[in-house]
Order: sequence, then C-alpha cells, then structure tokens
Amino acid sequence: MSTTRLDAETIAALEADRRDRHQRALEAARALLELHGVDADRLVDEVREFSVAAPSWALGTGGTRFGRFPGAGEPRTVEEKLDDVAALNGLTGANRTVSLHVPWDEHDDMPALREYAASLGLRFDAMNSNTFQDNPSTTGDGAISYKFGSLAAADDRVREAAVEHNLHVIELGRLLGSTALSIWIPDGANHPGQTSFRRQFDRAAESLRRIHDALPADWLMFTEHKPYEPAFYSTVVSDWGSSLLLAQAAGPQARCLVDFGHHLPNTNVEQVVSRLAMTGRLGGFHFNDTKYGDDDVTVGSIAPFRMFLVFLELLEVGDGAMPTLAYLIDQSNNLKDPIEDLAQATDAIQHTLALALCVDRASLAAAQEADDPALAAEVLHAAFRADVRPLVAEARRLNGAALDPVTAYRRSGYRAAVAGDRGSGHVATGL
Ligand SMILES: [Mn+2]
Repeated sequence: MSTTRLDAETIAALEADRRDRHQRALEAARALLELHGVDADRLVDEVREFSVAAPSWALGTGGTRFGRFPGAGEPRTVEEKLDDVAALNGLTGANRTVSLHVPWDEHDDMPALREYAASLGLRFDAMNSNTFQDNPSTTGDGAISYKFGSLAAADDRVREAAVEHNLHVIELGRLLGSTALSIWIPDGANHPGQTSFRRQFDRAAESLRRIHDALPADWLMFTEHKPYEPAFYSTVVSDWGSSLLLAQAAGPQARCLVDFGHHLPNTNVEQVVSRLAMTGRLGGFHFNDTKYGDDDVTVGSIAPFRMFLVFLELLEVGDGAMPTLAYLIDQSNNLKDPIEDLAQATDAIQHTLALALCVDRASLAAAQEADDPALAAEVLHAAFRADVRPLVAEARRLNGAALDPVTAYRRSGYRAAVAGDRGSGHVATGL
C-alpha cells in the first residue's frame, strides 16, 4: 500500500554516513560503562528484546476539544495505520505489535487484516473497547445512549449494549490473534448526588464478570483507572485500589493497567506499580507523560526521572529483566508528525530502560538495608547520569532499525510519499 518501506537495508543506506561516528561513540560509551561495572552486552540484549505496542489512534493528529489540525498523509484505513506502524517499527525495531481501538478500527475482514499485518512483521496486542461515545452498532441508532454511563449504567439496556460491545471486541481480537482486552470504564458522575457510588460500582463489577466469563482461556482482561475526565465529580475506577477491587471481582484472568498520566497530581506512580505487582494483578503499563493531568504528551518529555523510577520498579518485578506485561504507548499528539512523535516516545522508553539497567541493584538493596539514603541516591544517580545513547543506538542497529530514528525518517521522505498517496484532511481517530 505505502510506497516507502523502511526495511533494514533502506535504513542502513540512509545512515551510511553515520556508521563511523556511531562506532567510535559506542566504543567510548562501552568502555566507560564497563568501568562503572555495567554489563554492556546484557544491556544491549535487554533493549533489543523489549517491544512496546503502538496505538492505532496515535497515527493521526489527536486534537483537543478546541479544535483539530490534521497533517498531510494521515492514514485513511486500518491498513494504512498498519503501514505507518511498520514504518515506525522499521525505525525503532521496538514496536512489533499494534493495539486497535474498536469501533474506530472496525473492519469487515479481520483474518485478512491479520495476514496483512503479518506481511509487515506485525502482530496484534491488547484490543481496546470503547464505550465512551455512542456507537450505532451496539447502542442502536440513537435508541439508547452512553450519555449516563456504559458498563456501570443504571439502565439495564445500556449495560447490556456495553457488555455486548466488549464481547464483540473479544471476537474481533480472536480473529486477529490478540490475547487481551483492555477496558477503560468512562462512567462516573459530574454532580454530587448524581449516582450511588456503591450501586454504580456493583454494576461495573457485574458487567466485568460477564465479560470475564466470555474470555478465551489464554486471554487476559485489563482494567484501567483514571481519577477524572470525562466525568468531573467522580469516576467508577478512580484509583488503583478501585481497579484492583474490580479485577478481583471480575475473575482470575483480570489484571490492572497503570497509565502514567491517570493519577491525581503528584501521585507516586512507581509505588502504585509496586503495590499492584505485590498483589499479582499488575497487567501492564501505558506510557505517556504528564505535566498537569492526563495530558498524554510525549513519553519522557516532562518527567524523565519519574519514568526511570517506574522502570526500576518494573525491573524489580522481573528481578533485573523486564517482566512480561502489556506495554503500550498511549499518547496523543496535536502538533508533531505522528510517526516522529511515536519514534521519540519509543526512543525515550528504550533509553530509560537502558538507564534503569545501569542501576547496581545489589548496592541499592544494601544501602536500603543499611538505612543509608545518601548512598542509595548515589547509586540511582550514577545510573541516571550515564550516557547510554550509543548502546541504545547499537541495540536498534542490531535489530535492523535506525541509529537515529527521526533523522532516518526525515531522510526517507516517507511522509511526503504517503501524503502523495493519501492526500490531506483525514480523521484517523473516531473523535
Ligand atoms: Mn491508557
């Protein structure tokens, strides 16, 4: 479909003039890290292994409630979204799966879509069900509405439609080879007294149980919490505690997702990760960054040290390696070329993982047991201040991807090529 394939050979040719400089930087960085006791080969292997799902909804311009300014060549179809993810994965080597959003990515031939993805070297990650807007195929043509809730709605018919939608998404996911369903319940209240906290929560738990009962045996189901928006007084799944209660109520295949921006200001997100992992219900992590709330800005652009601490907790869960969880970039971008934004996000994830792998975990544990916070800080900062960029670039090169994804992308002319094919002014998301 797309005219430009960003395969290993193309990328190597685009970066031929950077190879010598990379080799010198790699040798210097490797020598310095090894002087500090870092196993550079293991670090490169771990970064090579790691992959984070690309969100189908971030390949176009997100917009805000004040407006939307689409760029040129945004994808018109699910196939074109897959083309863009393949280009992204070509650049990073670390976006080997894609996460779809239904109904936005509704498609009448899922087996064909699965085959097309496989031809691009892609697989399907968790499916996302959407009950935050009316959808004629489940709510009927205006007959009922999600205006006052979906899976936790007071109206039985609305809950029924929301459950049916989730069962439909499981069926689509089965055809695509996905093995997980992510459910973010948008229900809540805008006004004190509008709903009974307790009855609303019980209804959500009952709906999730029904969806859980329909899961294939090898599937997981994720609940995701968020303290406000679109509801501004209360939400049903407001925090990790509510999310955990719902997962426990739903059944053994239910887990909790942590989204970096879905917390009240200054919440200790790394501690939330740790607590959920302790219960055995940590299901995955959604990467983005936040300044004020659920800003969904580029991963690593605002609070890189907080993200480093999150990675440290994830490595704690995996005893020094990244645990097998559902990892997804969940961000929305209004200004940049979407592929550049996702490439920067993926680079930030790879870079932060590499920094966290530099932490001397045995020395950190010893400082903690000795009640020596100054020494603990020394251990963390020794890792956070390391220069791992050449090792991350090397991990990408060994995966057939780019030393410098954004530069390689610009040199490839990909956007101009797809703008020629696709034109301008498309809406890649359903909002
Ligand atoms: Mn999320």
